Amino acid sequence: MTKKIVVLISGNGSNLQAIMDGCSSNAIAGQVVAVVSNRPNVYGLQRAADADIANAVLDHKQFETRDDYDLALIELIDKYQPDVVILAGFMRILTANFVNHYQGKMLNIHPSLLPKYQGLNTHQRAIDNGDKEHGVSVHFVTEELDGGPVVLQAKVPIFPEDSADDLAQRIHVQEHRIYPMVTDWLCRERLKMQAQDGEFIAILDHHILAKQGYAID
Ligand code: NHR
Ligand code: GAR
Repeated sequence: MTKKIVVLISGNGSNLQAIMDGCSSNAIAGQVVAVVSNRPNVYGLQRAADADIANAVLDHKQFETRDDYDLALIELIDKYQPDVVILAGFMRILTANFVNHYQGKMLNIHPSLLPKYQGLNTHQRAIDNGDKEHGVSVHFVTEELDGGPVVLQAKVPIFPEDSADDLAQRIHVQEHRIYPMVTDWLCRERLKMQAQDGEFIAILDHHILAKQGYAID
């Protein structure tokens, strides 16, 4: 029952690496069958090649419209018949058509404690606002940018001298712990997304998750 996973990246791919490692050690009940980047020559593609995993570039600059790009991306991804699609530092906003095609199968990791700081530049925005804590959220991808139901968050402190880079590094450690774990929940069908009263909710082991995702009380 091991699931097929396609990972979308735009850069370094350290989260991709954590997920490939999780699959190799059977911590994740799945296998990464392909990696796709919208940017050429990024290190994440090398990581996939080093692990003998199919990898491809689909450069958004070669397409006139977002719809054209996303249609080509669907065609490429569906060659691998994935059960699960993982956004791991993927930096392109996806159309409703794309998102609906993979509804309930697609996760993103976003470097903030959602619903705070949707969009880009999250570390600097948290520092500029004088926040004392920051964090990272794994959520289902829906049409609403960074707005799908949260599955799991991890928090980190912000210290007075921190730069955005310091924070990004602290966050990365947490990302590499929580993203493989949530990916496994989805692969094992312990995790589901459902529509309820006109909004999407996340369900883990038949329990509805709170707005901040899974929490141990
Ligand atoms: N698409 C949908 N429909 N819903 C989400 O929740 C998505 C998504 C696509 C990507 C990741 C997200 C993040 O975690 C993500 C979630 C890129 C941008 C962005 O503004 C915003 C959020 C995210 C990813 N991208 C610019 C664009 O015009 C390009 C920026 C660049 O290339 O550097 O697409 O933060
Ligand atoms: C991660 O920190 C992820 O949360 C963030 O990009 C980094 C990718 O690192 N994602 C976004 O900002 C999405 N807009 P990685 O390439 O080493 O996995």
